[in-house]
This record gives sequence, structure tokens and C-alpha cells, in this order.
Amino acid sequence: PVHRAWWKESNVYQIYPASFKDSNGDGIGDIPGIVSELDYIAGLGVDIVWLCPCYKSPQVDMGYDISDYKDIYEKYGTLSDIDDLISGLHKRGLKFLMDLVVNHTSDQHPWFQSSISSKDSPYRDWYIWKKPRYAADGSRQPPNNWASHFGGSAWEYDANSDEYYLHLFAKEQPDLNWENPKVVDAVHDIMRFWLDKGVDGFRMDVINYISKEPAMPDAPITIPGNRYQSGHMFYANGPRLHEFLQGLGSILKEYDAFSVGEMPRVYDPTEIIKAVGFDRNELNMIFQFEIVNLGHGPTGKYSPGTWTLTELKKIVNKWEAFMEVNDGWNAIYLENHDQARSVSRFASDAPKVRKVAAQMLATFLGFQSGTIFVYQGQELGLANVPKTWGVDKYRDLESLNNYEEHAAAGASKDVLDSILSEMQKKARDNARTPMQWDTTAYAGFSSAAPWMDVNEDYKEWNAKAQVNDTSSVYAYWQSIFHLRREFKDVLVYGTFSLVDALNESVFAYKRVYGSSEALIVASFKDTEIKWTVPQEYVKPGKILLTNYDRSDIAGEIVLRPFEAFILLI
Ligand code: TEU
Ligand code: CA
Repeated sequence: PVHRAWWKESNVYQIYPASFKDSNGDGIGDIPGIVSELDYIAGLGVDIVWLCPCYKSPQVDMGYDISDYKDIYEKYGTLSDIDDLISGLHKRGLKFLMDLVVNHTSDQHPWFQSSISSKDSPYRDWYIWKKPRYAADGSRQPPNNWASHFGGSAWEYDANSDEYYLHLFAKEQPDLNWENPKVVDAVHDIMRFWLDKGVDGFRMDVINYISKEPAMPDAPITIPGNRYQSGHMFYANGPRLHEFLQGLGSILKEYDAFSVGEMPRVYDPTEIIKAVGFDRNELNMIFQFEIVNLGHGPTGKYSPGTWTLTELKKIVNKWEAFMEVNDGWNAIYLENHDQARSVSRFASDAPKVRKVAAQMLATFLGFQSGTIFVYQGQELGLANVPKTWGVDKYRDLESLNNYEEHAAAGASKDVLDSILSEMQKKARDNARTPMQWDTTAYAGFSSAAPWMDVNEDYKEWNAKAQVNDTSSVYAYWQSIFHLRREFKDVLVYGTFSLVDALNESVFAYKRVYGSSEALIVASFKDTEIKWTVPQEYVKPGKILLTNYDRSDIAGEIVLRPFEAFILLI
């Protein structure tokens, strides 16, 4: 028996502030721009809006490097603009989710500025400092072999104090030391500041990295030949994680606030249930990475990789099953600001099938058990950047660092071309191009040249063309949200199970609640295929939604390219 909760019945829309809507013609999205599009968002039928970081920041990592948690990045607006955003959302019955980035700060944060100024600073112990190691030849080395997520060592040397500080991401993103109770208090204080302002919850950035194994030993070699190795076994779900999460959870509970934690590199169900079990008082749900890591190659994200539909089924089924059995809850997503566009990656953006392909993925995703997260532009079927883009058009430090590292090491043109081609498939930049509003210059995003180029397909693929078209991807998502509300028992609270699990072309599943049952069918093939409807479904039902025209199913049917439907019995 699953507990009911408002956040289980909600659907979330994610906004990337730099790329949503520019109100003042400086080429950068901003909060007044978001406020001007609240009717568009409400019209989609979502319940919660998650805004990526909008705090004061030097923007080394697009705001995931915060220099003041109680102020707003000047190009995005002011605290009073945020008040307008919150009240505008609340007036429309929508809730507001802030991004909470507290594994690390910016190196420009006053806490770090003080910490690095002297070993005697009262803030020294707010970050993680260690002495150098010395190799046999006498050379100074970082305290261990951990790699940063953005390339190179996870340690940066400070000559002034002859110590290194830890940064799991860029060197401008020093990790906070959660072993220091003052850090924990400061995080609690930040949460209260925003909750008192009316935010309804938080998306918590890499929240499972906050507790590190204090000894910080060398990581085992997982990618031979690399100088630095992933140390995640010593910091993903570290020793004190659940204690820290319960601290955060108790504040959330006071405010009846919502939380979704980002949790990379943890796949053990027991450990996950500890974080999201209904009675654990830690997090409501987490983002897992198994699906979005499909297609990463043997030496990482930018090496070529493949995936199969049965692998995807296994992952979906595993999460659905253990959350159900253990009273946890899923966060369901295919896209966010760190991921490429799903239609390009998991289906096809070829012009002939792009619309049905995006609708097929919506069907696959939108009827699962869990809270659905849709990223800006996903509701329009936006695609990856053009294959013709050179490396100069990319903006993100993750992909650029990787490319430049290989270039500096003397990689051949073929190798660099292959990396660029993998970037076009998987780089975070794919999600960060300006939102496509209409056919006017710069896709109606801005009156000036935007900070990142608009995708060249905007004349055909934009919001204006879709909002009033009942056959659009946007309209399809509207229907999904509407159906999840109308058939809440089965579509939110029903059980999940795969149908025809070994089929490599069709992703089919059923949702069951008492005597109501829904069958969801999604073909991942870009050609027509034959599919035999399982015997148990050869009974009267009603097609609630489909991306082609189909009124019934029986026996062997022909599924058209990326055809999908939901049948209610
Ligand atoms: O991402 C966490 C994370 O693990 C990333 O390395 C992610 O796996 C990567 O982008 C995939 O290629 C979060 C934020 O979502 C991301 O935007 C930030 O850059 C990162 O934390 C640091 O705050
Ligand atoms: Ca602006």
C-alpha cells in the first residue's frame, strides 16, 4: 500500500534561467523573462517549477558555483524579481522549487576567501584542506589520486599555506566540509531563508556527495592509463550521509516542503531506499543516472557507446519494482540541463519522424510510476545542436575541458573529430541553447545575439507553432498531464510491470490499480513493425492517447514508426 502525497501527484517543469527568456536585450535569460511566460508554463498543465541556480555567482559552472546564497545573480535580476516569480506561480496554483547547491561553493564565496587567506582563519575548517604527498623523486603531489568531474586532479594547491583543497568539480568550486557543524548550521540557515520567502522545496545538487570518507584513500584504477581516477566509492553515499539528510529532512518537514536529491553513482537499492523511504524523513525522491548514462563509452561520456532497449527496460523495471516494494518514490526524467535532448538521443530527430518520436518518448516516460520531470523545450520536442557546429560554438566547461585536454595531449584530428561527434550526441550544451519561442530573430528568446547560439531549426520548432496545434508535441504533453490527473488511481498509484519484456523494439508496460488497468505501448523503431498483442489485452478497452490514429488493438498489429499509445481497460 503506497502512501498518498501531493508531490506524488505533481508534475515538474525545469527552467534553465540563462536560456529561457531574456527580458532586457542583453542576450541572457532572466527572472522577469520567466515571469512573462508563466501562462505558457501553467498552460502546459504542470504543478511545480524547478529553477536551476539563480544565486549570485561568477558563473564558472553556470551558477552551480555560488558566491552568495542570499542574493541573486545580477544578470538574472533581484530578490524582488524572485518574489514576483514566487507570487506569480502561487497565484496560478503552481509550486516553486529552488536548486540548493551545498556540496560546494564558489571560490569567490566570502567563506572560501577567508578560508584560503590563512590557516588561522575561523573559516579554514569550512573546506577540506590536506597536506601534499611527495613522490619518490621528491615531487609534490596531491593528497590522493582522485579525479575532478571536470578533468584533472580533484585537488588544488595553495602555495601560501602549502596545502591542497578538495574540489570534486571545477577548481573554482571548493567542497564544503560537512564534518564541521558550523557548515551544517549554515546550510540549514540558507534553507530557512528561502522557505520563509515562500519556496516550496529544493532540488539538491549532488546531495549524496556531502559526506566524505575522512581518510580519503586513493581510488582504485577504473580507467587504466588515466592519471586521476574516480574516488566516488569514498564520497558517494559516504558514512554520515543519512544523518545529514535527516537534518535537512527535519527542516523540510516543518514547512511541508518537497525535495528531490541528485544522486550520481549510487545504484544499490538498499542505500537508495534509506534516502527516499517514506518514513525515513530524508528526501522525497532522487534523480538516478542509469538511464541517462546509457550510451556512454568505455572510457567515459565522450567515448562512443551503444545501448539496447532491453537494457533500458531492465533499468526502468528495477527502479519501479524496488520503489514499490520498499515504499519509496521515483523521479522520472530523460532530460535536464546536464543531458542531451532525448528525441535525438533515444529516438530520432530525423525530420520525417521527429514529432512522433518525441511523442513516443513522452508516452514511454509520462505514464510510469513516479513524479514526472520535463525540461524546458522537451515539451516541444527540441533536438540536439546541429552536427555542423564546431567546437567554438560549445560553451560548457565539462565538454570543452575534455576536448582541450585531448588536444593538449596531442590527439590526432580523427580522435578530436570523434570527440566532437560524441559531444553533438551527449554534451550538456545540447540542452542549453536558447528556448525557441517563435519564428522571429533569435527565436524570440532575445532581441540581441544570445550568449549561446539558437538552434538553427527554430523556424519550424518553436512554442508559438505548437501551443494552438492539437497534434503538437506540446499538446501531447498537456494530455499526459491531464490524464495523470483524471486517472490518478491507476496512473499515479497503480503498480508497474513490463509486458513482453524481451522485445527489443517495443517498450510495453502495464499499470494496475484494483480493477483498473492501463497498457502503455511505445515502439522505439523508425520503421513499421509487427507486434502481437498479448492475449490478456484482447478485450475491450479505450485508447486514451496516441501519436497516430488507432481505435483498437487485437491480434497481430502493425506499429508505425515510433507509434505509441495508452489503452485503458
Ligand atoms: O551535476 C552533477 C554531476 O554529477 C555532473 O557531473 C553530471 O553527472 C554531469 O553534468 C553529466 O555529464 C550537478 C549539476 O546538475 C551540474 O550542472 C553541475 O555542473 C554539477 O552538479 C556541479 O554542481
Ligand atoms: Ca537578460
